[in-house]
Amino acid sequence: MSEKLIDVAEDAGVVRLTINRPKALNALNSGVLHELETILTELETRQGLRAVLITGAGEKSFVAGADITEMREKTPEEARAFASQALRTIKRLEALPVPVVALVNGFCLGGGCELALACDWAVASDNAIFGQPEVLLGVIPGFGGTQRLPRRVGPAMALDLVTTGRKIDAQEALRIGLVNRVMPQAELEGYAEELIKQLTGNGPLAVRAAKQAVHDGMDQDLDSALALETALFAFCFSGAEQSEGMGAFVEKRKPNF
Ligand code: CO8
Repeated sequence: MSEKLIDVAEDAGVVRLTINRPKALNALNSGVLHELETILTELETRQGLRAVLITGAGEKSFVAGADITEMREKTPEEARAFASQALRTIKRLEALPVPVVALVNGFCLGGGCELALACDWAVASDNAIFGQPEVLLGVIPGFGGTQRLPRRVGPAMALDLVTTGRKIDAQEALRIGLVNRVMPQAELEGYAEELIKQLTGNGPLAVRAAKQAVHDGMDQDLDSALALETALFAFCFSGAEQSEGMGAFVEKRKPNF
């Protein structure tokens, strides 16, 4: 049997994916991407899924990029096929109906940064290093970085990062809005637990609707996006969650979703 490259653990609807190639700083090779695809196929139809957390094995790296050794000999056609397939996979991760949280525990470079950009949340340890260093290798980001990075941090900073290839520390990543929180390495897991508790303590349909409104709305003109928000807002009134949430407020108790 081939070695597993992504460890999957689950607890109460929260799935934790750990990319497990620590000797290569968890670089994404075709084996990792293929396993991710298989896992996503299962998660997309999973009942009761509440959140997904993705991280890298070890204490040094989240993901140090796509596997350079594997990419090195590719022809343009092979590079196109590799990137297209990888893009489809990451899009499926992004499109999961529940919050996806990147736990960035170290190097977050190239394809690793692009993976974090496809997540709804990014929580970084204070030793994390971010960057899109592809130009140093004579290529550009091919895993969505030229598109998701400007959407996350604005075009000026995205152009800075993708054209210089410079690396930034966790504090700068926080300042430019690339990540949501920075925590001391030793507190990262504890914080992730708290965050997951917070996300899964809210109404699950409302959380899904909120994610959908932000994601789908971003690609639409303002009027269409606002109409989408209205439709999803109204949809929230069609189930038991809204009456429980509002009832609990009025009755001065905690809601039971
Ligand atoms: N690919 C393959 N192997 C890697 C990678 C990588 N991206 N990064 C690190 N490794 C390996 C090293 O080769 C080394 O292996 P070995 O022990 O066998 O020599 C091991 O991991 C440890 O790395 P270092 O000894 O270099 O560790 P350092 O602490 O000295 O340095 C760095 C850590 C700074 C992270 C350094 O390893 C580095 O610069 N890595 C490359 C980072 C990089 O350029 N990433 C971008 C890659 S290109 C990319 O991601 C394009 C994405 C688009 C593709 C679309 C399809 C997915």
